[in-house]
Amino acid sequence: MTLPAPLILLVHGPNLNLLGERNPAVYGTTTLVDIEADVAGAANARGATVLAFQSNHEGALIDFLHQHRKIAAGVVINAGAYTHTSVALRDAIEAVQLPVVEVHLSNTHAREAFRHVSLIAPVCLGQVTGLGRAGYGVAVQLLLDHVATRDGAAAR
Ligand code: CA2
Repeated sequence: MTLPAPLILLVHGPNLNLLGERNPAVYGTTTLVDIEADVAGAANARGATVLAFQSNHEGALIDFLHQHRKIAAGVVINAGAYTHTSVALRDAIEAVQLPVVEVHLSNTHAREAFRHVSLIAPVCLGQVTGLGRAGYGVAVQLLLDHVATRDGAAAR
């Protein structure tokens, strides 16, 4: 029997639609299109597929997670500023019961104090911060390693 390809949700929070247009000193010149191509390439190479979504609205991000919770194997998320503020997004991540890897382009720990706290980190598998565009590839590998290990253990 052939198993379906695992689906990774790639979620981008507020203002990340502007990546590459402004603030290159902090976020580089990479665009969301570049990141989505990187993530799709890394996932496809391991037999997984990707569904990407960006929103500037907290509820839309939560709805997207809810709507895809039963068909996804895991999530890579850069929640943008909601990382530091959103109890609702934290609760949604916990509720969907999917492995989630948190990504930040910049090193949030080297920036303003309010960026040092992630409300979502305690309900995520892990956090990749400060590696720029490359961090997304790392996150995909971590997520797929986790899924393979978990599914392998469940099958034994
Ligand atoms: O470093 C990251 O990836 C962040 O998640 C980016 C968020 C910030 O609030 C987090 O603390 C760290 C902000 C994304 C804003 O993106 C922009 C893109 C272009 C121009 C201005 C902002």
